[in-house]
Parts: sequence; structure tokens; C-alpha cells
Amino acid sequence: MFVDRIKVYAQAGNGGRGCVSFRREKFVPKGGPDGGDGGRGGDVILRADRHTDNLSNLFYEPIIKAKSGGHGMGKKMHGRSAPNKIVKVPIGTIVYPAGDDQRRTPKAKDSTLNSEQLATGNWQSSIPVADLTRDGQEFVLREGGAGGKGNVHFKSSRNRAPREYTEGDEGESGHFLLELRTIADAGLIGYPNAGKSTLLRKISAARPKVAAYPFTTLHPIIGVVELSEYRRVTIADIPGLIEGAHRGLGLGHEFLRHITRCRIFLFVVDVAGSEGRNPIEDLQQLRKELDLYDPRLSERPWFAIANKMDLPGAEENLRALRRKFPKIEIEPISAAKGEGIEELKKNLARWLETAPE
Ligand SMILES: Nc1nc2c(ncn2[C@@H]2O[C@H](COP(=O)(O)OP(=O)(O)OP(=O)(O)O)[C@@H](O)[C@H]2O)c(=O)[nH]1
Ligand SMILES: [Mg+2]
Repeated sequence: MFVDRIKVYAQAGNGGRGCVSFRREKFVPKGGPDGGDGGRGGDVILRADRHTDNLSNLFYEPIIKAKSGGHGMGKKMHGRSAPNKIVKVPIGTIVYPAGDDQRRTPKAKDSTLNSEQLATGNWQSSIPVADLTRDGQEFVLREGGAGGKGNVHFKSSRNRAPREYTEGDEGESGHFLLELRTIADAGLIGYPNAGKSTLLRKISAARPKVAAYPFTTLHPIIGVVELSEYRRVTIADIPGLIEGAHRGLGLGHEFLRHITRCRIFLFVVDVAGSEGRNPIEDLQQLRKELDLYDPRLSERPWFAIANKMDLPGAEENLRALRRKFPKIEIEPISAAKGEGIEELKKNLARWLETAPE
């Protein structure tokens, strides 16, 4: 199962209670107070992890709780501090507050957000508190409570046998919406059956399913492409788009947010028009869908990949496509036969070098 958006409830651990206790020793009739402090409650922490590719672990456990600290004990012993609860999330996870029950509003310093990184989407109005973009990056979602004080702290010249102590602080809690926006260098955009997954299999070790029916790919898949010994880039394959995708037709729009953070777009068309389609219309329609989804995405550098060059009619259609889009670089390939792939990789390196970060 692939989960890329989920609401969770986080509850950090409470601090342990301080202890009331007095020293009891032989030959020391009135031992002073020796109640220790409570331990700290555990934090709830999100950690970006490159081996986690979606949020499905939270689907089964949408309530995230950290343990409470231990109570203080006699002989000035501190209660045990609870371990932090660490939840692994995919790189590209964005965190939004999602409830009015939060015990504190997120502090400005919490925000790891770079406004440029947060391109677009349905959540423009809601301000995220974190954007986990690097492997191993952590975000303290909710802080555990501090431990209470034991009676050892309350001794004074007037009160030598204090019975005072404090409770531990409550752990913070609150609702959050976690949303994954895949981070990749390039995004493949095309109609169903254009051959996006076939291409990704050819140029990377990723193994998306390929089949001769539409909507074979049901969720985004990232492939790592080795351009040279020193240079590797990531490419995201998303489900096919159809006309009206921005309105939610087909698998639609749901998945367009996964290309909002790609630096360049690669539009894949079936240039042979093998399913009775017209590659020129396909490309125009795909551009339009992207623009309707978010006009800012239209400004991002884009290139076209004319796939299925091995089929009849492809050469002719390619010429027509080039006439229609004279300013756009169009790369002819046959993903199935592996033709034009090396040339495509070379161009990919160049396209990414010139694209803005
Ligand atoms: N002749 C020919 N067929 C191809 C080529 N590339 C892909 N195909 C075929 O086209 C069909 C669809 O390929 P996929 O890679 O699954 O297409 P997709 O764009 O990922 O499709 P969705 O996941 O449904 O959006 C499969 O039957 C492929 O074998 C090509 O270069 N030439
Ligand atoms: Mg596919």
C-alpha cells in the first residue's frame, strides 16, 4: 500500500512526578528530605529515512505516543527518562499542524522550510512547520514534559522536613497532517501507456510494473540514474495523466504534487500514436493539465521524449512534433528496444546542469 498523506495524533511523554522521601539511617534520628526528581517524558520525533518510501507505517499507527518519565525515588534518585519515540518518514515529508488542540504553537525555529522548496498544492494556505528534505534529518514533533521536583529541593531553614514536590510537566500533544512530496531531479509526465515506466526500467535499477493497459503505475516510483561514475540523478515516474486530471479525472491530480519538487519535467509521448492518439495533441494537453494544476509549474524547464520510435509512423510524427514545438528539445527513443537511451542520458546531464536548483 502506498500512503502519501495522513493525519496523525502525536502525544509526547509526561514528566515523572517528584518524590517525597526522608533519609532513614541508623543513628541519624531525623534524616533530611531525599526525594529525587521525576524523569523526562519522551519526545515524538520524525526522522527522514531514505529507505522509507511512503507513509504506510503511520496508516496502521496514526496515534504516535512516547512513554512517560519514571517517578523520582528516595535516596535522591532520579526517575528514568523515557526514550524518544522516533518515527521514520520518507524524504520529502512536509508537516502541517492540523488541529486546534495543540498545546503550543510551533516555534519559528522549528521550521526547516525553505519557501522555494515548497512549490505548490492544496495546502498553500496552511503553513507547514517542517519539511524533511535530507536523509537523517529530524524534527521534534512534540516535546516530552520535564520531570517534577522531589522534596529534596524544598528544604529551608524554616522547613526541615518538607512534604512538597511537583508533578512532572505534561507532554505536548496535537494533530498533524503529514504529506509526502517526492523529491527528484526530473519528473516523467505522460499519458497512460506512453512508456514512462519502460523508460525508467531502462535507465535505472527501479522496477516499476510495465503493461499494455492504462494506469499500470499506481503511485510514484523513484529511480536512480547513473550518469557517470560521479554523477547520479533521480527520476520520478508518476501515474499517467489524462485530460481533466487537474479536476481529478483518472488518477489525476492526486499525484501531480509529486512532481512539484522536480527541477525539470520530461514529457513522454507515444510518438507513433500507436493507440490512435496524436502526439502533438498529447503534448499540448499535458502542458495544459500542468498549467491548470498550477501555473507556476509551466515556467519550469521542460523537455520532450518521443517514445516508441520503433513503430511505423514515428519518424513522420516526430518531424511534425518538432515543427510544432521548434524551441523545445525533443529526444527520440525507443524505451522498449533501448534505443536513444545513451543520448538521452547525456542530454539529461546537460539539462540538469542548466536548470535552476
Ligand atoms: N513498441 C514499443 N512499445 C513500447 C515502448 N515503450 C513502452 N512500450 C509498451 O507500451 C506499453 C505501456 O508501457 P508502460 O511503460 O507501462 O507505460 P506507462 O507510461 O508507464 O503507463 P502507465 O503506468 O499506465 O501510465 C507496454 O506494453 C510497453 O511494452 C517502445 O519504445 N516501443
Ligand atoms: Mg507506468
